[in-house]
Amino acid sequence: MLTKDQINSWKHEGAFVMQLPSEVINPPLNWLNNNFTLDQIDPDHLDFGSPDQKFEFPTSIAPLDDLVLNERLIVAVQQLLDSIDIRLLQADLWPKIGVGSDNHEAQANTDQRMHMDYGNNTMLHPDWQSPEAVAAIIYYDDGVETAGGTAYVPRQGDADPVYQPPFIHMPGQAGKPFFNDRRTVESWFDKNDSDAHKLRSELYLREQLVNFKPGTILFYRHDLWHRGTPVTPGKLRRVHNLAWRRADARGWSNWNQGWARQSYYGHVESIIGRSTPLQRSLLDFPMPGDRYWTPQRIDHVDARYGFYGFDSAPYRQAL
Ligand SMILES: O=C(O)CCC(=O)C(=O)O
Ligand SMILES: [Fe+2]
Repeated sequence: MLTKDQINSWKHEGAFVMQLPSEVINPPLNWLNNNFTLDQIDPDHLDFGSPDQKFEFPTSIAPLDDLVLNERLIVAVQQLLDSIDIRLLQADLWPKIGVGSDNHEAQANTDQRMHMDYGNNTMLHPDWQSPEAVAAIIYYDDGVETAGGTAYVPRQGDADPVYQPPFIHMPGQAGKPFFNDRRTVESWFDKNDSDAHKLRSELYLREQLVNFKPGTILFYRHDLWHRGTPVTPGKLRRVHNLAWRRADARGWSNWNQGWARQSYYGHVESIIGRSTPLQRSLLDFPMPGDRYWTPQRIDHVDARYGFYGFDSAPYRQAL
C-alpha cells in the first residue's frame, strides 16, 4: 500500500522513489546474482533492452515473471491510476555496463538526452490532470558502486514553465530528429531551436538523481522529464523497466510482444496456472464476475489450463 504522500508526489511532481520489501525483491535478485553478472553479459550490448529480448515478459524464468505480476506492485499501480482494472504494457530487464564517458555517438545510451517516455508508448499526447499509465524502474544494484541513477525533474505546479504542454521540446517530436546522446541533442537544439534549448538547459540544472540500492523502485509518469546517466566504467547496473495502463485508456501500445505468442511450451500456461485472478487480469484475462464468463467458457479455459494448475472455482462461484 502506498502512502498519500507517495501518491501525491507521483500525481503532482511526476515521480517518487521507494524500497520494495525483501520478500518481493529477493527471489529475482538472487536469480540475477547467480545468472546475470558482469562475466555473463556481452560487454558490447550497450543499448536499452535485454539482449535478444530474452528478459522481456514472459521470460519463462519464474522469479522474474512472478515479480512482474507481484500483487504488491499491482495494488500500487491501482492506487496511482485510481482504477482496479489495469493492464501490463511493458516488462523488460536489461543491463547497462559503464563505458568511458567519451562515448558521444549520436545514438549512444551512455549519457542520455532529457526526454519523456510517452512518445514511443502512446499514439496520443498525455494529459497531466488524467494520468492513464504508470512507468517504473526497479534497480538491482547499488548506486554507490555503479552510479548511473536515473535523473528526473519534479514538476513544480501547474505554472511550471518546463511542463507547459504540448510536450514537443525533445528529439523525435514534431519533426525534430531523434538522437539519444545528450551532447549531440543539445548541440542540435542550440543551432536549430533556441527557445527549446533554453528550456532544456533549465531541465539539466533542475535534475535530481535517484539514489538506489537493490530493490529500489522509481515510479514515474510517461510525461516526466528524465534521462539515464553514465554508469561507472566497468560496472554493471541491472534494471527492470515496467509499465501499466488503465484498462480503459486509449492509444497505448504494448512494448513487449503479445503475451500469448510464447505459448505452447508450458511457460506462459504455467504463469496462468499459478497466478491469482488479479494477476491474470494484467494480461487481459477477465476477472471472476466479468460478463465475459459463461459456464461453457469457463469449461473451455479450464480444459486448456487445468493441466497447469488453473483453479476455475473463483470464476464459477462468481457466475
Ligand atoms: O537508464 C535509465 O536510468 C533511464 C532510461 C530511460 O529513461 C529510457 O531509456 O527511456
Ligand atoms: Fe526514459
